[in-house]
Amino acid sequence: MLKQELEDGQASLADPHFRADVLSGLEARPRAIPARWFYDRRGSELFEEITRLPEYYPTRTETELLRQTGPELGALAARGAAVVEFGSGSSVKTPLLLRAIDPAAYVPIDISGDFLRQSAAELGQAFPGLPVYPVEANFLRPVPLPEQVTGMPKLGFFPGSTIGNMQAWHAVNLLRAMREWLGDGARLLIGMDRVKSPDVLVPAYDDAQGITAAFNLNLLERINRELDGTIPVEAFRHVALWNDDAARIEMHLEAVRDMAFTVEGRPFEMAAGETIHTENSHKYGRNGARMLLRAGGWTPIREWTDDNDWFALILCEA
Ligand code: AVI
Repeated sequence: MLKQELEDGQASLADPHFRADVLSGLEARPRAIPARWFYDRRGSELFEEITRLPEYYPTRTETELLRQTGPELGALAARGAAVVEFGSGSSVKTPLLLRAIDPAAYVPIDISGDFLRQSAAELGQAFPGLPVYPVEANFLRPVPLPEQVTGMPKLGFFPGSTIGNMQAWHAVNLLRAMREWLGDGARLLIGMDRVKSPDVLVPAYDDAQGITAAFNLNLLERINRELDGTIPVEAFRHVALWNDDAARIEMHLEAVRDMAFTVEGRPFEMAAGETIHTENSHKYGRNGARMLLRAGGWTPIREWTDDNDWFALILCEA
């Protein structure tokens, strides 16, 4: 069964992990569903829109940082390196990095085969001489790298502050796993979003056009579509708040009235004001970022930030 057919609603075979996470998340107190389920086809489109919003500074800022640091990065990267990107690659950021360091090979790793093949094909066209070896895998589990890059020095690339969507213990485990896959002598270029005023952070996750709200609410639409749900989506509102103790933006879906619904026939009730926690986006100060990276087995050797110190690109060595 093609994943796309499922996303188009032409088939009803739900991902068992999605089903398990939704049912246990709705039963839990507080209710919570992992953020990775945002990204069906519609969710991925909405995320692309988010990255272009005036309030959502991370993508813009990181892209500009990559543009500015390109020449210096080129000088710091090992000759003949293989770039291993965790995620299928962005059509703007990845070419900036590849142009800067002129690698011997490019290995994008992503769980979504469709996105992976599409971006690998686009990059292949833009960089005709560059061998591209896509790996369809969940990089949260051990990933065997293609044998063609064995022996090449590795530069891991983990942009977008995706690390911020993980709890610290999980982030450390992932960094350690990356260190193991990439091997001794490897380097890692990672994007991390900084702690800053909630006056900047909250609008970035609650924009005036309501795109982030639609992104959050699409999770409920997805549950209705794929898990035969009867959730009254219009009776929920998007909430984004800054949790200062945990140094993170949290996204929730709040019930605006009492309600009852079913998911795969299982009954649920929510009272007005109750919430489902859908995402954490952790932000790191300079020292916190360094501590996290060191705990994950990486030594920061160079750091670039924008003039506002809103976002950091950090180069580390194993
Ligand atoms: C993918 N991730 C880094 C985004 C973030 O900023 O945490 C996801 C996002 N959620 C709402 N807006 C963007």
